[in-house]
Amino acid sequence: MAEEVKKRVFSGVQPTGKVTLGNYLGAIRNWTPLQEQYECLFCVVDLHSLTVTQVPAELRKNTLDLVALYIACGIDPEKSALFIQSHVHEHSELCWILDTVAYVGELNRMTQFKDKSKKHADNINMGLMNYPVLMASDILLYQTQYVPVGKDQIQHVELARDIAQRFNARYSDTFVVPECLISKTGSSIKSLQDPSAKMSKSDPNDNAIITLTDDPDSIRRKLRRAVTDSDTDAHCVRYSADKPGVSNLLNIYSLCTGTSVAEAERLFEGKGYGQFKDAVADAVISVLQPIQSEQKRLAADKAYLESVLKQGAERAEHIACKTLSKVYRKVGLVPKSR
Ligand code: ATP
Ligand code: LTN
Repeated sequence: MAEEVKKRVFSGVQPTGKVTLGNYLGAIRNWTPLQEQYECLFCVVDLHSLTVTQVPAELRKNTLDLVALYIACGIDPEKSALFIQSHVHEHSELCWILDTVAYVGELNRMTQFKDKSKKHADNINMGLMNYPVLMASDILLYQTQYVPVGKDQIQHVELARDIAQRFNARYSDTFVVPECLISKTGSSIKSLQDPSAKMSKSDPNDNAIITLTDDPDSIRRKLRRAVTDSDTDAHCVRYSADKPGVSNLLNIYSLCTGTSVAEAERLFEGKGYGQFKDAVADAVISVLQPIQSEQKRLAADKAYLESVLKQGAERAEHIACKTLSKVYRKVGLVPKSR
């Protein structure tokens, strides 16, 4: 019997700063179960992170720490290709071709570009604007079917779909048109200080985010300080639009314990915010502690990480190289004789 061809999954996180609980619950954690069903590629997208100013030595460290974190979170390098974006040069090469298919107007409209241009007004570089085309290249290079990401990335995946469809229409069928995989519950974890904004790695306010390297005391302190609500219904632990802070904490509690939000509401009925926040802290700490110790152990084992990355890049390259030659041929570039 012919072996069934598995559909492909691709996703990535930038090695910018410290990975947050939002990145974990919204993205990385949802990747692990996919490994059983799909052919997965998980990438540390270091080229993307150059779109904002980086300290080179920190970028190198963050990149390797993130590789260790992927594994500590359950990415199995034997099942999935785990690699660093810059190790597979086809990403940048496909990006150039797709640049000739993407329109300036559509890149100008991207929410993340507009946000980051405001945040980094002194460095609105071409890479920042081109970021979504590089992301489209990451995805299309592997003929990816599914892209598991948080809600904030839907617009970028839609652009990748548009670019794929436009290229296919212009040059004949070449790319698989990818789809987003959005987790129902963790897709948007909010800032602890401003529950109308997402929890983001690059938030300068350390109290707004829980990072995967925070120690238990910091986690507890940040959760105790988390903004709750000053409505008439104060001190009632309830999930509702007019209680965005409490709702965010309920969501985090539910994701970390496996208890449904409704069950959690019952559990904390008649209890104060203090007690509730401590329970959320306990739940977060018990999820993060085993990941943290495993991440530390792996990050210290440089030889192991190198072997994983070498194997991951080779697997990725094998697919990337096929797609890129197909694309070069379709657009009319003369192949180099071997
Ligand atoms: P930055 O602040 O540097 O832009 P980020 O925290 O937004 O970083 P990314 O590297 O851009 O993180 O995102 C990695 C993945 O995590 C993406 O799939 C993204 O959708 C997801 N993600 C990021 N923040 C959250 C959040 N608060 N809730 C759920 N998912 C999130
Ligand atoms: N832009 C993404 C990171 C990213 C990505 C990708 C995610 C770069 N390339 C390809 C999925 C697929 C973000 O999370 N900010």
